[in-house]
Amino acid sequence: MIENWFSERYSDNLQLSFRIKDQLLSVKTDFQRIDLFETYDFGKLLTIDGTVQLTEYDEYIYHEMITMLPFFSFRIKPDSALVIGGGDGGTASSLLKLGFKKVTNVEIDSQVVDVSKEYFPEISSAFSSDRCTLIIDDGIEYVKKTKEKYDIIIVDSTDPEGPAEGLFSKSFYSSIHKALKKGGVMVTQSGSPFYQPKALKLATSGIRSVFSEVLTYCAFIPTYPSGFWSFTIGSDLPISRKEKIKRGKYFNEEILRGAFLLPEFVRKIMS
Ligand code: AG3
Repeated sequence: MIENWFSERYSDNLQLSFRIKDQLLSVKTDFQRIDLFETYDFGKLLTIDGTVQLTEYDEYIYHEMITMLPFFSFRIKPDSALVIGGGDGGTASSLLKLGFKKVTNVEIDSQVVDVSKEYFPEISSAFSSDRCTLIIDDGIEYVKKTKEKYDIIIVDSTDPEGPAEGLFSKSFYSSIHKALKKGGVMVTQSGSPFYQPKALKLATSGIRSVFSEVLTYCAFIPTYPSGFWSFTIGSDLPISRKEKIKRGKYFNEEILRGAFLLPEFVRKIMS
């Protein structure tokens, strides 16, 4: 019997492979290549330029950790949020669940949105809410020119190669700073500390040049390189946890306290 596999290459000598039942889609857009697979163990799998973006069975970890953790770590109000990237809608949907009144999602590639709406109706549900505004535009340009001020800005990008490179730059973080309300918070995914130290370095040094508080935290995401993933927060105020916390499927009070505990090798990358 023929077996079909999708592999994400981490290096010439290492890859993670999913046995697949079927390939549902493969499109080349103006920005990137999008592929969609039906896997055996993780449900549907969405990849961009050969890198895993989300699977049905573990997406909740990433989406809870990029939204709930910063939200409950600071006293920001659930008023207005901006998501840069995140065209699958998972981040926006999670913000709506937290009660945000207004979520603006700026995604550069409309085809990521279309694919998610068709194949991940639950994850992309934000896009059919009147509390969410979807804008197809370059996120860098958008934050540069927006006159709006946000309580939280979330950068839900691909790796810092190709279209997302500019989303790890100092000038982008400084535009974000200007688009935040006083005491507002930004967060970005900052890669696998083990396999992508460059992503973490870029994020932490760039954010440090603009914000007085830079906080990296980690989560276990089985389908991303090494399974050990990082996120980095920028703010001008120190952490001040909310008293009442909601639980997710991954996120809870223990995770809120423990996620900021970093192994020594991670601290070294950041310093
Ligand atoms: N965006 C971050 C995915 C980065 C994964 N990198 C990799 N597999 N090499 C996730 C999009 C979910 N909204």
